[in-house]
Amino acid sequence: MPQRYRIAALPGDGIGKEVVPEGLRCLRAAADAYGFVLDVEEFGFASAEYWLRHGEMMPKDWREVLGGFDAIFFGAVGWPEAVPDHVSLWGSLLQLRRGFDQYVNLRPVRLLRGVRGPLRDHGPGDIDFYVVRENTEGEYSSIGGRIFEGTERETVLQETVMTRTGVDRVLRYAFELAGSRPERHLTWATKSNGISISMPYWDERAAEMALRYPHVTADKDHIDILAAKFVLQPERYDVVVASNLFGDILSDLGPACTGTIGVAPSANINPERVHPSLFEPVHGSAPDIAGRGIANPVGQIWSGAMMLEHLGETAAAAGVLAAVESVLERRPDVLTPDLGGTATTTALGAAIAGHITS
Ligand code: GGG
Repeated sequence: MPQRYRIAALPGDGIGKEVVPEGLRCLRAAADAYGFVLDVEEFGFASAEYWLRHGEMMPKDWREVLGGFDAIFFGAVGWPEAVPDHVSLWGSLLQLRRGFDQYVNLRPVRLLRGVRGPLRDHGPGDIDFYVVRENTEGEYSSIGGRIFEGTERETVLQETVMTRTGVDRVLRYAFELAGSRPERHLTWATKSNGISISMPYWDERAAEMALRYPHVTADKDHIDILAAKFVLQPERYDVVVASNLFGDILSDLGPACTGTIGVAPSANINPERVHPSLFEPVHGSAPDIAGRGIANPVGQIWSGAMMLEHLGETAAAAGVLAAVESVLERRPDVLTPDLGGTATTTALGAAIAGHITS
């Protein structure tokens, strides 16, 4: 009997609705080629449309609805014309990450074959690192408030939360990952010179964790110079671990240095596998290009490959990524505008699906 996996697909908003079908097309091609079955169920919640109908982003029983799936395949969220961005994000993606304790957000940054980076003469293989983003606490906290609203004394406060458990577990994951890679190098992002309570704590925990991984060389960079070095010397990085906000910024900047954020994937992982993990492109819903059929589906397709890897379908995951690189390299006729072409989302997705073989 072939192995079966239950997948919940949540396209969400904007270009999420355009790239998820291409991701699913490639996942189905991989299932056919590698001999497993995907039972995909699609849901319309975590979207502005759902919010407009129900006054909330997700049904109250979303944990029960999604909890039994093997993985969640997510598109993008955000439609500011209809729902303020903080309402849509906090009502959907951030609930999912926290509710399913997906405390690692793993975001590969790689210069793919066939993509021209905007920087210098970097070739494929020159840029190949991971951003490990803390995903359930940090600067993304809803603790705070406004007082004296509408007066001269208007005051707004929002706290950063760092717990020892929360910090240590993401650092441990990042050190383990670095230890499994040939370079065995880890950089932690900080800003402990300016943010004088939480970031020195982050540094202390990272330095202590480093003692447990003597085979990993570890250093730290302040986030400002780290951003500059991403642009100037991206080849020097191997594993970069960062707090929630810094990780979010770095994992847009990293892929931008490899040509386009449209190719960037991510995995929101519950490493203990008590809950389903969630796979989504790094990019958002891109209202500026939504509906035009020109969004790059590679970030979604590569996220699908990460999902297959997580499910244990390692060969299929590699097959999907090989098809992506092969098409990017050999089929300029199906490249989307962000990659210098004029083709559509569907044309690129179909070409990649057609190249997936075992
Ligand atoms: N596919 C990712 C997505 O929809 N991102 C929207 C967004 O604003 N995300 C912020 C975050 O990842 O924290």
